[in-house]
Amino acid sequence: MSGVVMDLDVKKIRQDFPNLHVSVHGKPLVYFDNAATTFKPRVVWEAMDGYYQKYASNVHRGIHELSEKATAAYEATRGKVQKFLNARDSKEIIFTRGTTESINLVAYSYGRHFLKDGDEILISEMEHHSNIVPWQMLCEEKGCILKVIPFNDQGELIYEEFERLLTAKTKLLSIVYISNSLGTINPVKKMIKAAHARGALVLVDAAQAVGHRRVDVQDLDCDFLAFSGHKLFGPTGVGVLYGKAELLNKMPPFHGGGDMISSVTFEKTTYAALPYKFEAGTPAVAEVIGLGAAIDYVLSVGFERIEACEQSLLEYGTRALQKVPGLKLIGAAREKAAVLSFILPGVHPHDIGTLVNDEGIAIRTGHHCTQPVMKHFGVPATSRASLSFYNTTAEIDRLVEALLKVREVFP
Ligand code: 7TS
Repeated sequence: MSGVVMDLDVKKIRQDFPNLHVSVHGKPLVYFDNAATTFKPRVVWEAMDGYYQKYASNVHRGIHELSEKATAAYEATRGKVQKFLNARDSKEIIFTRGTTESINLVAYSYGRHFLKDGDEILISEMEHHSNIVPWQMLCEEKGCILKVIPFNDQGELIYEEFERLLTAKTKLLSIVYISNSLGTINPVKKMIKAAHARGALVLVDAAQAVGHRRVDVQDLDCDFLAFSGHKLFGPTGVGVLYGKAELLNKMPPFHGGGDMISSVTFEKTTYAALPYKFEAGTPAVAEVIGLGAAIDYVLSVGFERIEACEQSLLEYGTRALQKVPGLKLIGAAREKAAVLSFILPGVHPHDIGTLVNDEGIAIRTGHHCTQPVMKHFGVPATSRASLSFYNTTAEIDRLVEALLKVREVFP
């Protein structure tokens, strides 16, 4: 255990995450799959447990005591998310099932209503499939054109290409803040400014950002921003779409049903005001409450310390992995989060994943839902160690040892 890193007592922090203390194949687990999902601190499921045991109830219905309590806890999380993102108003926070649903909401509601034949949607070559496929579906239906900003071999967006592709025809830029397969941190603030100057709206996919750095929607001035609770130390099944109120107000609902209406007759239905217009049906009440606890937890650790810790793990890991003969890191952006994607020439990533799993180490192997990134580098898959502030340099050493063993099996 590396102990205190930049004022962060990792040993103490690790006590908050019981899942870090399980054994795999008789060895202490090393969890390096944080980009897929993070572990949850105890306070998260205690909050969910509290709801299920003491005030399980539906929200926004009835005036009985438990429903009022559940509604208050549910809405308290909305307020926490508003502060967390520094949104102007809590009605700009829509609860969804996750990043994927948030992006689809914008594609369906904004895209189908406001975009037309010939309009251009700009994304990048490093998007997760959830920020590619919804736009392709929209383009097919509406005749819009999808344009793609390429990246260089270091995994950095080619800014001049972005400027060239951004034209008066661009109506929407949908861009990932931090790449899940390369770790690249994109200069989204600068890109948003440039897009706005051309009259385009901007959606930021912050799935990999919110758990690692402070995200301020007013400072970024993004029009929409999406993230998932489960990558922010919260539960699965809940996520957020932030949208500027003036945009959300003019967008039609995504799903129809209970809770999103003002009045219903067979002749005409009128819709509820924000944010409820976009929250049809019974929401994931327990998960939303758990997300609130996760946000409190992350803020108590503090992003300054989280960033400092993760950057030192990234530097250590980048150097340590070079000890493995032949290992090639994929993604060497100057602005990079603690994601170490790599290949070992001659060894299939799935073999790497299996062998390091035997050593109790969880890494992800595959295309990471970014097939265009794999295509760029001419590989079918990579192995990926994605780190969080509760990881340690000692765990990185264990990965290096395991990879040296892999090299012995596949010389
Ligand atoms: N965008 C990015 C940048 C992501 O990394 C992911 C999930 C998503 C969107 C989709 O999030 P979801 O919660 O709606 O599924 N990324 C990963 C990953 O890297 N490994 O598993 C899931």
